[in-house]
Amino acid sequence: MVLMTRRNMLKAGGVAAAYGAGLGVAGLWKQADAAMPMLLEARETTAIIDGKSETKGIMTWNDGPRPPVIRVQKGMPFSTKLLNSLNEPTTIHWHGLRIDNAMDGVPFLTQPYVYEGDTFDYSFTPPDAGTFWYHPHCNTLAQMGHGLAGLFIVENPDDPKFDREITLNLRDWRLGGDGQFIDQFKPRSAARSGTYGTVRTANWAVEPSYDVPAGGLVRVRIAVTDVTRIYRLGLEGADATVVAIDANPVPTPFPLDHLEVGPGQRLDLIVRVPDIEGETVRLVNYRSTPSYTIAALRSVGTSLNRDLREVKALPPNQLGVPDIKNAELLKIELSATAEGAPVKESFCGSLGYNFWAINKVPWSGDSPDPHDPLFELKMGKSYILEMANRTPHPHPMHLHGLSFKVLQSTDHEVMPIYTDTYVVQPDEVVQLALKADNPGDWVFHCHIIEHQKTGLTGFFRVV
Ligand SMILES: [Cu+2]
Repeated sequence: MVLMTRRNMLKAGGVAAAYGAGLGVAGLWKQADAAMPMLLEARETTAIIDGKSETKGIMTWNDGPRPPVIRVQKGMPFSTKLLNSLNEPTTIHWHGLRIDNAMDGVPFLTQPYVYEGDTFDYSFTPPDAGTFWYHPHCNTLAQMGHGLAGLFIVENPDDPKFDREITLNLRDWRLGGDGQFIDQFKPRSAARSGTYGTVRTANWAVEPSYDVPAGGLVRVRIAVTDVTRIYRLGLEGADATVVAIDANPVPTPFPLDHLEVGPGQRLDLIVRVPDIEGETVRLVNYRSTPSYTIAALRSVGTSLNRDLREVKALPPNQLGVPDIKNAELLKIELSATAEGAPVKESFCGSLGYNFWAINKVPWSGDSPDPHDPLFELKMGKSYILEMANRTPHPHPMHLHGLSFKVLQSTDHEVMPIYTDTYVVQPDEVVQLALKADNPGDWVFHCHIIEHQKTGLTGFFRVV
């Protein structure tokens, strides 16, 4: 097995060609040869994010300022070597992928952290198709805030083909007027809804526009990788059908109106592009006042005259179906904690405050001696997590390694979908069902990273 580094990959033109066009240049990597691991070199770089000044201290993997969009096929082995060229430890977590616990990328819980100059080999076979993403699980607020968040697409060869596919990685940046990073969080905000960025981007650009075929059906894969912002997404200028949420196809595709999508979540849309060349479709965030355009699609060419009614449900993923009748009820309470004193220094980036707790226990960051698991689950058994949000803020709660089915909520009618992230509203009590079918220690945390890093974290042990 030959490890292709970024540098010798560039030298070995023939081998680079085997990976398909666009490596580095388009920020795209395709799994052409499963026997050859991809290299992911975590490094610092500079780039213009705000459209004006060059921002220093951007973090990425490989050559571009934007991490590569990795594309693999469902059921095909994937392997990569993480090389840490940052000045601090790091890891990679594969968000939403139900893979071996040893590959989950959580320092101390599933692997040692990867020090400066060190490497770590990740290899797994994605069991599910869909839109996923990858990010560090170490000093997360700084590393994700500075750009370490990439899309990971698992293609299903049985999916219908569309006329074009666009990926959108949505995130904000905390930059000052000079384009340089400012403090990633304010304690006062961390104790509330979180600290918002100052520059709002899609694919590392402010309001980018993409040309798409007129009258065509375009698959748009959206991932919210921001550390704070919950979006309410809608389209202006075209109709769209929702085909998947958090990687999993929805059983019955439905028209997009406005949909709330929190940090960590993904949305797959089929957009019917306008017939007339030059017309634009805008992806808008309606949760902000005033609302704003995130990205645009521009119609080009002669109309393909496609019809949104052609869009059928995508083939489903084969997930563990919970046995609701015999499931055990587990209660989870999210609360604010009065314990505001700094916790002991953590190795992997505690923010030094406790503002939040799960079942009264604030997690003290990724520490070498983590707390006991929230719950120990038995392999093969089914559980209903009854999660109550006793705080005045919404929390996108994410579970590693397992998928859960949304059953019911006291707050609103729910879609009975399988997911890995659920945004629980203030005062909401939601029931989530899961089958414990993947052994290991699986982190359960808020994906508003300031909340995660100030207490809103725990883990489930499946044995
Ligand atoms: Cu939260």
